[in-house]
Amino acid sequence: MEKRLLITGFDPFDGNTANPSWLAVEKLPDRIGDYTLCKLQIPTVFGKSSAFVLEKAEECHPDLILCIGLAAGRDAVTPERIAVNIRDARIPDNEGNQPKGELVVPGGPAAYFATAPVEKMAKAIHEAQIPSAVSNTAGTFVCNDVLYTLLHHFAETSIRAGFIHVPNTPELGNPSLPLAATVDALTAAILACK
Ligand code: PCA
Repeated sequence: MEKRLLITGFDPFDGNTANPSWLAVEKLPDRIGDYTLCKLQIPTVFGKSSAFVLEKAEECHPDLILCIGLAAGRDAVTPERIAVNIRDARIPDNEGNQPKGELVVPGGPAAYFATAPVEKMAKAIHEAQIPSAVSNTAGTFVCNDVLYTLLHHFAETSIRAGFIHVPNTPELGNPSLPLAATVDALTAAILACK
């Protein structure tokens, strides 16, 4: 069956010149398995990033939303299992916001489980010979913020949402994974979202 996927990557942040999450998303073909892809680069800014995703979702009516982000320091491609209702930033975002211990959604539940099939995605990536593991924390910066907001927004709908953190590329830092491997990992993860 024909399906639509909205997939996002972030702009560079924390003084970096590029963000592998967007570099990888950009390289994906427009169709993968049953999915037609709708791609979007989002800013590393609290609130604005998720607003951009929600706005794009109105336009492309996705069945599935996958947001991709950089997790510098990780050496595997990691689908995120959970998002928490906390903004607690170690560094400022791209507009200088640095919330400490604030809620993402005041009155919202403490956490949501991702509705994308995290175990299946991690297994598929691993089977494609790329290091992968399910992660139990997306942190408390902008990536977690986007995932929490999407899961809250689409909680009572059939639209599934997930987040995948990717390592750096060798050019940008270590540990790292070549960009082509990250692209293959995302492709395997999408194919696993039946
Ligand atoms: N990674 C950051 C925000 C943007 C990105 O690519 C994070 O893990 O929150």
